Amino acid sequence: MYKLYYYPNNASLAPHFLLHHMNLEYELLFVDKKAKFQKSAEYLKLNPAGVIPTLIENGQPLTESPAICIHLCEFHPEQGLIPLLGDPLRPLFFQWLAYLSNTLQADLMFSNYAHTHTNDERTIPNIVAAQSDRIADALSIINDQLEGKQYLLGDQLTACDYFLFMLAGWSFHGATSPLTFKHLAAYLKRMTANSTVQAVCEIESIDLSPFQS
Ligand SMILES: N[C@@H](CCC(=O)N[C@@H](CS)C(=O)NCC(=O)O)C(=O)O
Repeated sequence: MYKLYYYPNNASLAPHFLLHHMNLEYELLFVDKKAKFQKSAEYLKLNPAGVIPTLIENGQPLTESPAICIHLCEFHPEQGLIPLLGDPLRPLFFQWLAYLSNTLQADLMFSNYAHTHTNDERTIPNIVAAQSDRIADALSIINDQLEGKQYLLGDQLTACDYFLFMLAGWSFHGATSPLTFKHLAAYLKRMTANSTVQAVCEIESIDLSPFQS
């Protein structure tokens, strides 16, 4: 039985998709952000950075959303959400998950939480504007990768797709909608038909209609 500390539509969403897709037994533990539970002594013992998500497996906490995704994929390789060792797509899986998490995710976090990245609030609009350009560049690179493909790596759905879907959802807040990009827009619409995306978004009350227009 896994336990996932989560908050709706936070970085816990990709691990949540994976737990659901793999039909694993899991319990969701809501992190009360209003009460700043993520900064409480109790939570900091599990996740010293005080951020969401944390996965608990046999009493052991695991943090960092991409690490949780890789671990779940590797521990349950029969689920097919990661190309197996020796498959030429496997290194590309790592490449894209790294790109998503250390470029697009990082840029989205800078933009969406700009006030935590400056000590002069007058500079917030500059941070948001600069980040918007970087986010649009990343979405454009992802759009190019999706040309002629069903999923990010080709014909096989992988954890990268669930990770990308999470980030694409966050990018609707920015200046450039992900739907501006033809292949990405078609892909996101396709992903909304995925039964795990539908079920988990229902549990987390995430509106799928922006992805479908
Ligand atoms: N690198 C971390 C980032 C996690 C993160 O920043 N989570 C945000 C929500 S999306 C959070 O917990 N924010 C609350 C806070 O910083 O107090 C990961 O990928 O797990």
